[in-house]
Amino acid sequence: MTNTLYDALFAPHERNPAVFLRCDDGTALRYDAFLKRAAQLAHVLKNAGVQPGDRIVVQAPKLSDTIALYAASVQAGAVYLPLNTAYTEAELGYFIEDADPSLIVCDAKNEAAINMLISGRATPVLTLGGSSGSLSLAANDMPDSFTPVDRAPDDLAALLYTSGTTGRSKGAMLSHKNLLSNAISLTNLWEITNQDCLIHALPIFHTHGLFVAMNTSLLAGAEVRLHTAFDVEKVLSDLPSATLLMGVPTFYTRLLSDTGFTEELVQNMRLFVSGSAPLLAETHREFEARTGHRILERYGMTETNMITSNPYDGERVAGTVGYALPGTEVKITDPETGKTLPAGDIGMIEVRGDNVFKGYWNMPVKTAEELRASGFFLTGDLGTQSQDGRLAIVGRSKDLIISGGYNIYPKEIEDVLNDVPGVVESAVFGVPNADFGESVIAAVVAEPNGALTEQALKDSVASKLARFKHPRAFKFMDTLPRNTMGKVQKNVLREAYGP
Ligand code: MLC
Ligand code: AMP
Repeated sequence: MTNTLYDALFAPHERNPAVFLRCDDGTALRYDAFLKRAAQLAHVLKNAGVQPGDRIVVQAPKLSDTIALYAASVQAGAVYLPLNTAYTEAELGYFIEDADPSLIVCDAKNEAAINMLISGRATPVLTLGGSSGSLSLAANDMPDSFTPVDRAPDDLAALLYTSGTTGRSKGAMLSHKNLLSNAISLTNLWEITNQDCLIHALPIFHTHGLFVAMNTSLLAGAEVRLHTAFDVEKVLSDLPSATLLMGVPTFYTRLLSDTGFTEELVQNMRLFVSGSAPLLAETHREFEARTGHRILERYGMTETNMITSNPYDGERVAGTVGYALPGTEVKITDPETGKTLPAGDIGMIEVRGDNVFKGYWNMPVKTAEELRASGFFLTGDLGTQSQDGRLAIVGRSKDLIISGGYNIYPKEIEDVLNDVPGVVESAVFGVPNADFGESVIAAVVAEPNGALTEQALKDSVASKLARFKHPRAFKFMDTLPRNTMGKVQKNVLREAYGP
């Protein structure tokens, strides 16, 4: 009996007495106890009718039981589908419809709303959250061992939705092999061991917090300080006894804006990793000047897991994302012809390797557009490689805004705005923001003599989209700037409305 991910990440800890999770409330959960809890949860999944290959939708708070649920899902052979806790019911409805899960797990406080949302479906809803969650309560009475369901390397372990340029989210199918190969590469490269203690302040519904941070810790047997959210004070208080921090650039700029963040606090720290959005070279330099540490920047995507990393031993160059991970190939191609370009030229970043996903759920056409038959995936990021293979990202060919590490696709917001009565058209774009890297602005053309108000736009967006996607300003214009081909010139808008 084999289960690729379970055997590598979880099984080795069944009798490990070391602390795995230290939670905000002061509780510490040992690895062996965590595995017992995961087994109890796996029994509940099975009793709820979850079959191997079934999807489990999880929109839940960041609790030790939520992480144990991920382990339980792997063990039960299911496909784990985590969702941003900020998503609205409208957004949730789409994911449930598209993924057709056989179980939904949500925060106890959202149970009634979700039951209403899915009325007509037979899918059971279980809850996590404090002592009252129905999933947690049911698990308490279950046996604490569970025989893992057989899963081969190419079987799916997770389905992670990522927005698309068409406005429709796409489910990236990630196999056991995709996740494990990447965890092994990163753990080796960053020299993570059971002597490490990671400050985990990222959300656990994305690749960064769930796979990069959690899978590497599990593989190494490291301790994880589980912060429910990023809070500068809490990070400052854990830094002296931790060794690792993984974060988005906003973590680092916020730490630097706090005078309490000093070199003295980070004496025990071994590594600071940044990713999910560009780290300004200026932040890199300021961080080194303040702490003596050079942040290690790496690059990845939901579809590919991590692709490149600056070296652990070796030059970490600000403004670059380092070299392809072992077993991962990166090339730069001409976006028009697909031909490989020489070192130094700018083009599309393509990637191939065990880390690359198996395609988009139920979207064979989209998959064929972005994943070549040769196995190379078109990232939509533009970059250039030096002669020795060091990669620098210089832009994006996809219309995407990254705010505080969250991806926001303008098309999705434009679709909502264009549906508001009185709107002729809209263009959503990102402008530089000191805290979030980029923030969202909407340019709107209203019908002449219409009664369109900013409030109507805000209300519509609020009812349909997660708060982090909401435009932070609306600019009313007579017409949108267009080029001779009729394409909206977002660069002109960015220049006009940027800081
Ligand atoms: C929160 N808000 C945001 C936001 N996060 N707005 C824009 N962009 C964001 N990222 C809004 C809230 O809606 C709220 O709005 C206000 O900001 C404060 O909310 P908060 O919950 O207190 O936010 P805060 O704790 O400050 O969160 C900021 C953050 C968080 C940067 C810590 O966004 C975060 O943890 N980001 C990490 C995202 C991540 O893990 N990305 C990895 C993707 S994987 P208001 O106005 O109502 O107050 C990937 C692949 C790879 O990309 O390579 O890793
Ligand atoms: P997501 O779709 O949420 O997985 O986000 C992936 C995107 O984040 C990539 O395609 C890049 O555009 C961006 N990204 C991730 N890491 C970095 C980085 N270190 N520097 C610049 N952009 C990054």
